[in-house]
Amino acid sequence: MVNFLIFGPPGSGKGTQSVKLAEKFNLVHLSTGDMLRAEVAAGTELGKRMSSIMSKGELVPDEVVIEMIAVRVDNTKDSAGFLFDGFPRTVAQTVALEKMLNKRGMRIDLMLVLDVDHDELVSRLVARAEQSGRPDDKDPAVIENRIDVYKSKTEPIIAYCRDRGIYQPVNGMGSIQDIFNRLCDQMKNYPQTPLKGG
Ligand code: B4P
Repeated sequence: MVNFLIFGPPGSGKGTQSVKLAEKFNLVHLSTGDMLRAEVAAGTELGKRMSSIMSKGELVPDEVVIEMIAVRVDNTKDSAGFLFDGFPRTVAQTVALEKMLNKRGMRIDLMLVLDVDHDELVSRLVARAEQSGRPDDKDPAVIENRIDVYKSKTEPIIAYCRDRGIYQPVNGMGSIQDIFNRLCDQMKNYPQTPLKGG
């Protein structure tokens, strides 16, 4: 069992890369953004409450995402490993994740941090808005707010993980394939990383 975090600002490519990495390394991909958008799309009570927070580019409350992740981890605990995408996003979520994993005899093995220039983040999200229709990509002020929220609330996790010796920065500029290759180079250093089919 090996557990990775994929980390970085909005638009850094976490979701894009996670789909490819989970397939290659046979990991369960858990994206809190996807889970929350599914709640909104299904019109659940939770989705209705979270939708206005997300459309402003703010973070939903810690306890909401911690509970969502705990349920998924318990439902798939016989898997070869997890790839956490967009979670944790606060130090409190990180502490909760560590506790949740430790209780089940697991830990966070590596935090992969995608480094991407500010202008590139904005241009990727503006481009995505045209196809995705995501309300949080449509308004440039909301994009800037998401980047500010990342800096103030999410980035402090880097120092926390660096102290634990699990922080690994990765250049997130360039083609999707080049970035994927850089991430794979880091992940395959883990002897217990399961490769699909063997
Ligand atoms: P997320 O769904 O996590 O989304 P994100 O940060 O916007 O995007 P990501 O980095 O995954 O970008 P992607 O690969 O898609 O969060 C959305 C919202 O949900 C948050 O703002 C928050 O409100 C809420 N939320 C989620 N998790 C939470 C938590 N734990 N706690 C509290 N709130 C939470 O890439 C973006 C675009 O760039 C795509 O169009 C892609 O095609 C393109 N792209 C990717 N790589 C590229 C490359 N190398 N070159 C060119 N384009 C590229």
